[in-house]
Amino acid sequence: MSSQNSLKLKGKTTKTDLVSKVYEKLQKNILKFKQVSNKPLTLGEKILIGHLDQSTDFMTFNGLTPGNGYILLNPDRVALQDVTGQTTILQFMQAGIKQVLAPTTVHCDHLIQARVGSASDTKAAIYENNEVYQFLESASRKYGIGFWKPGAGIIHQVVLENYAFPGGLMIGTDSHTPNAGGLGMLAIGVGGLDAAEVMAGLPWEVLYPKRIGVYLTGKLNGWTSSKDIILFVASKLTVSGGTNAIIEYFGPGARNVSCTGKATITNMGAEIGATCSVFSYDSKMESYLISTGRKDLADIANKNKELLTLDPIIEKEISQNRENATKYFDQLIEINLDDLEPYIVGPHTPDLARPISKMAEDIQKNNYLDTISVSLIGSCTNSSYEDMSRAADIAKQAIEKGIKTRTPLQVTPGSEMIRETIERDGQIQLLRDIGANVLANACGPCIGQWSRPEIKKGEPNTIVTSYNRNFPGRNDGRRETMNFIGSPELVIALALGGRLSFNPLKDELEASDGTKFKLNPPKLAPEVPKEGFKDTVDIYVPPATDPESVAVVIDKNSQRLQALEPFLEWDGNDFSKLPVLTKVMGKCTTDHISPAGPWLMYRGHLDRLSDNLLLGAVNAFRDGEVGKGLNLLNKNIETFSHIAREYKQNGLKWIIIGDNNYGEGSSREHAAMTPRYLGCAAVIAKSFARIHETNLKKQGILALTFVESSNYEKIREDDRISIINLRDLRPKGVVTAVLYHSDGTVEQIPLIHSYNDAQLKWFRAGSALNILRSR
Ligand code: MIC
Ligand code: SF4
Repeated sequence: MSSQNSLKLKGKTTKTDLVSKVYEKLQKNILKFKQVSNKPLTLGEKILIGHLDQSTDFMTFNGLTPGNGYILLNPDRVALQDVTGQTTILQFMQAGIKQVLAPTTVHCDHLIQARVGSASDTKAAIYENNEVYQFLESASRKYGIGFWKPGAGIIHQVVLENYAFPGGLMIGTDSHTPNAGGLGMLAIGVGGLDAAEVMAGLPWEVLYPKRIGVYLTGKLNGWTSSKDIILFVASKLTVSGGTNAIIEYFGPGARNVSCTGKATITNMGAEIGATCSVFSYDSKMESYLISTGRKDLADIANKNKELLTLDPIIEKEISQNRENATKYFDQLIEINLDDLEPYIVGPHTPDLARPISKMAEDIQKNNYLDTISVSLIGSCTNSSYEDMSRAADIAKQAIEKGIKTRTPLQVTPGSEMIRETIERDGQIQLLRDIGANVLANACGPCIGQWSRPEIKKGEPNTIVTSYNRNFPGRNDGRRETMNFIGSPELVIALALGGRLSFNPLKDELEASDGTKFKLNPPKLAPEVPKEGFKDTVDIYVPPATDPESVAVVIDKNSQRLQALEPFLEWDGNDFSKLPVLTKVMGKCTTDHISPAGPWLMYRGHLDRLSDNLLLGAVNAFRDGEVGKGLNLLNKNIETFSHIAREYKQNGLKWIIIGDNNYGEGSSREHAAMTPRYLGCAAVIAKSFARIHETNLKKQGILALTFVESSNYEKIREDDRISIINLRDLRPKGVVTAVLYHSDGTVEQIPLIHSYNDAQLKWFRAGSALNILRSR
């Protein structure tokens, strides 16, 4: 049986009739919209308009300005992974609904720890996380959710291979959900409760996004790859530059990038805070659909091309005159791929970029450690057939010269399908021959699930990866590890050179016979395998045919899972003289607020997980001390979770003060749930990352922003803060905070918020879940 047929037979894919229906609605809505406003549309606009909830009035929609006003949408799919999925399902269960009302899948990828290698690590994970996997599997079978077992692959890769389709709208409880934008889908990362609501049949709400256009001309060549496009864009937009925007890639250059290369780019839109990123449907997507066994979807996409691409007039006008971009986009970036250099970003933030030619200089200037301790390729971002083939091409050159890597090399395939295929076609063997170790098809070292006993505590070291994120502590839980990111082929070259300053474009390596040689740029690689992808077995469990008989069990004494207790509703009073738990200084990602790694174990157990509260946060009051602050009750310096628990026991609510882009990075709603659970009343920040701001609102924490960023400076460690006139909270209103300083002086500062009417109800009810429960 050809792999294409057998994939289809198993039914683990998006059904053709679902896709046809989506296209009908797109067609209908776009027509309606064009009757109101006959302007050309970007693809992002088309997909949004095509998924508007029926309650939408098209006249008012036309009046919306990007970045201002909320819209309600009906997503076609929901994707969950095993750590955010736990609370999502626990919350969904509170809605009292028998079966999910939107197609949903769960993917077991985050809980597998990288220790030795694929087989034994997956086996150990199944043993150690048995209780959680059983919970997810039984709940999936009961509620009509497709369950992908541990070892099947990483959520975004599996979704791309099986479920994503051009023109669709998907939400996923993971910030890299936009990976599916590589296949022309609007795919957006959300918190678990957003997902639970859609699974329960409610529409999904989002701030009508701004539009950033990236106009691509030319063709990738030599060492440059799709990774370098996004690293370059990240350097231009920075980690918050995409906030509340859809980034749309178009132009002749876009049509030259493979489908999986596009996915790498849209995946990493998360690193610049974008709501999502998307490419128009083209022949690269068509061939990917066909080679992953979905020719039927390619056929209907071909028939509906005008719905799945931006209106050609937009590209035409912009190609003639860049000024025309202002008619369609809030911002335009232009990249000529002919001239793009390979990039490296890092350490500690994905927007710290420089072309490879400047790396050596930067190492000197900043005293980075030049010696690389470990090199890693793969992950949800970069483990396509094309990526692995280009990486293998560099490996082959090394083998021919009789050399191996100078650093350990770890490979994480994105899915079992890709692993089996590159095993069959030889890429993995070439990588093994230069020294690679193959890890499980899972997140592993990308999310701190990486055991590195060889590194001493506190020992600074440099790693290079082809992953997407590099916040301090991210990969191995050690803040001293400096993580640099580049394309897989570049990481292989660096592994051969052993030094971060090695520039394969000009530096030489030494062959086993002592002669010097330069690596050739990787050969153009096939985007999909000639023989099709290998079929996989025994990695998927369909929903039960007799769901009533399936029981979902949570052991009362479990250390891993805990049923959720409702948060108390707002008592109607102002927040009066609350202590400040901490004022965070600088970057504070969700990895700082609720770290992953060893803590992933407790994602289903709110009480235990809360012990990690703000463990990575830098305390502005204490000379940058990390994870600790002053307990105002006993004047001791203690961990934030300890202090928060004590305040809670004493009936005291408290406040967090945040810096810029507070809560950037992941979608984990735990970064809002743990503070809420321990008594946080409000977070006041200079600005927020989109998903985290929504998560705070949903969990009933007041998310407020300084009108004047400089007022951040006014907050002192032993202040008590009141937030007043809460009964008068209105959409777009101003809120006043009163600062009571310990020297007896009092100051008032204005704050703003972005709540709409429905969101204010979440605050008053104590959480959005309380509203879902009462429906
Ligand atoms: C990540 O890449 O940070 C994660 C782990 O995939 C998170 C989700 C999580 O915290 O569970 C994400 O990106 O949303
Ligand atoms: Fe997993 Fe890393 Fe991808 Fe997140 S970014 S889904 S942790 S591989």
